[in-house]
Amino acid sequence: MRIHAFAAAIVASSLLSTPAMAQFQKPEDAIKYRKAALTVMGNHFSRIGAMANGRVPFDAAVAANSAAVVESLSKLPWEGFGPGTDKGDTRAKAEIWTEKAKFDEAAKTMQTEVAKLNQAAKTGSLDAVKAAFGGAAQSCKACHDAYRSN
Ligand code: ASC
Repeated sequence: MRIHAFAAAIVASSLLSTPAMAQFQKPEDAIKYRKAALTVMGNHFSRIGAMANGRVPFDAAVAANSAAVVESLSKLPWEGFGPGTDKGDTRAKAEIWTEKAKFDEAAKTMQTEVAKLNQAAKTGSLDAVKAAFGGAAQSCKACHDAYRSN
């Protein structure tokens, strides 16, 4: 009985409180992970942008697929910004770690905006996609302007 309770406590605590860095063997791996997620997200976001801006014909299924990819990926980069990942092959600015609460808030705003974009894309309406695209693009840009060096 005591063993069971102990085992359950270990499982529960590992599920609830595994530090993000434990997912990466070394800081470079975390940097690669976050960049990969942001790169794929940016690619799919751009596909939607090309349609929203009339550079390519609107295809509702393509837009919906990309918006779903973007929403899923928007949840991923953040655990790659753990302690010790400020140095290396990265354009991340020190402010990410010195203004962590503001950075987290900006990340949350982006996730909210791309979730709206995904809902819009699901309707199949170009007008809905156009209406949601601007706010999402602004949320990408705000974070890049503040937290990414050129
Ligand atoms: C993109 C992309 C971004 C955003 C940003 C919006 O297509 O890759 O990071 O749009 O440029 O301003």
